Amino acid sequence: MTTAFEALNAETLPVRLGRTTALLERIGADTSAWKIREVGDGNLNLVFIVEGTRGSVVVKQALPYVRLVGESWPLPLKRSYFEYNALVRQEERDPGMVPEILHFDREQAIIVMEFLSPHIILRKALIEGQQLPRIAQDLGLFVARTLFRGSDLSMEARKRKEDLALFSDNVELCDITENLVFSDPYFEAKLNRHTTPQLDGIVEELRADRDLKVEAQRLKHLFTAKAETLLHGDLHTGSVMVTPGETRVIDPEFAFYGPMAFDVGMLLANFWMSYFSQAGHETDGDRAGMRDYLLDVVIDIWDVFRDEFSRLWHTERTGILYQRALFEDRGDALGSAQALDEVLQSIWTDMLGFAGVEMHRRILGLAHNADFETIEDADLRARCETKALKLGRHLAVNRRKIHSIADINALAERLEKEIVA
Ligand code: SR1
Ligand code: MG
Repeated sequence: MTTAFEALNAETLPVRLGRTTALLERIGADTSAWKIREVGDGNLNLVFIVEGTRGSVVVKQALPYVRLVGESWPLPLKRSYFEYNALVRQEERDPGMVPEILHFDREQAIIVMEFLSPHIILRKALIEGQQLPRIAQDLGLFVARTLFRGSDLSMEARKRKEDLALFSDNVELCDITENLVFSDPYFEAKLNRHTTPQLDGIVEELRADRDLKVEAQRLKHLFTAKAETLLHGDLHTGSVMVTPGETRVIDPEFAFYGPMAFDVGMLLANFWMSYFSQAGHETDGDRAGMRDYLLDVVIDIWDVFRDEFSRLWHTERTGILYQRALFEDRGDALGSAQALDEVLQSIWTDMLGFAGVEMHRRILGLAHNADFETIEDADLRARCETKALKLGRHLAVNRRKIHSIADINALAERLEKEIVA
């Protein structure tokens, strides 16, 4: 029997989930003692923290529309099913890096999961100026392991094709990315906004920039057509929870089969944006050390990603691509190394492009980020955003000519020094 979807609230939650064994076992069966807070501050869903006598859990429920915009923008509940399936696969591919799932209700689009405490959202920590020692290592490994192990480099062909089919139905969430990331920033789309009038000039320039628009569409083409691996699909610093000793990745509802470079590019873009936003958060002291830290994180994430991807290439290449039978098994280790170099080079080039457009869409599109949004002084905010827009343009348009993160970081430092007034 199907039950009609009904959004949870703090009053109905104990009645509706009060017989869910996994939940009762985790937090205690006395539902009258449960303390419930709705804490969702994302763009799409309801999120409750439910605290019982023995512990706490998070209850996440999809809404049939985009929370940020309202009921005028319907969005299917099935995204919860994709999120659940992605979490299961990510746990297999990089154990301990996603929250433990306690219960899933497909009809009601509810996922009950471990309450991560004292973790906070990475974006918030970076805005506060916190230097987390583990994130580069943990996130570099996470992207390498999930991207490699979800692909034809590793998976059994039938299993991978089944997963490709399963996630191919996440059409509406892909549609959000296809519009919001690759197209809307580059014309006067209805829901766009930017810091005005300060950014009007550069926004006009970018929208008239033919090379940039063509490159954004090439990247969109990659996003729609290069079904290489199971992506997280929305891997920004708001999708990571941290303590100094632990890193967890959350919210993979945008998961689908796409280009390997997408998750890496989106992730690095968010660190570069954090870098440029630091000048807007210097009320409690200079952030020069934080800026150096953020540039180091970008270098380290890429290095860890490349090294772990290479290790998996040599030790877990059991899929249908670049079979060992063609290379190592007949003594051609050099051939395997050449192929790996080419695969990594292609990820590198595309990753830079995805990073560039991600930086643009967070400043010109609908979904902005708190790094810039919490800078109250609009002139100061616009200066920070201008630097990110310029770096984003360079990454997107010149991605084939860029050879190292060090070169990009050097440009970021130049922009940081030059755009002061
Ligand atoms: C309408 S949804 C806007 C954004 O929120 C999500 O976190 C994704 O980043 C999406 O692009
Ligand atoms: Mg999200």
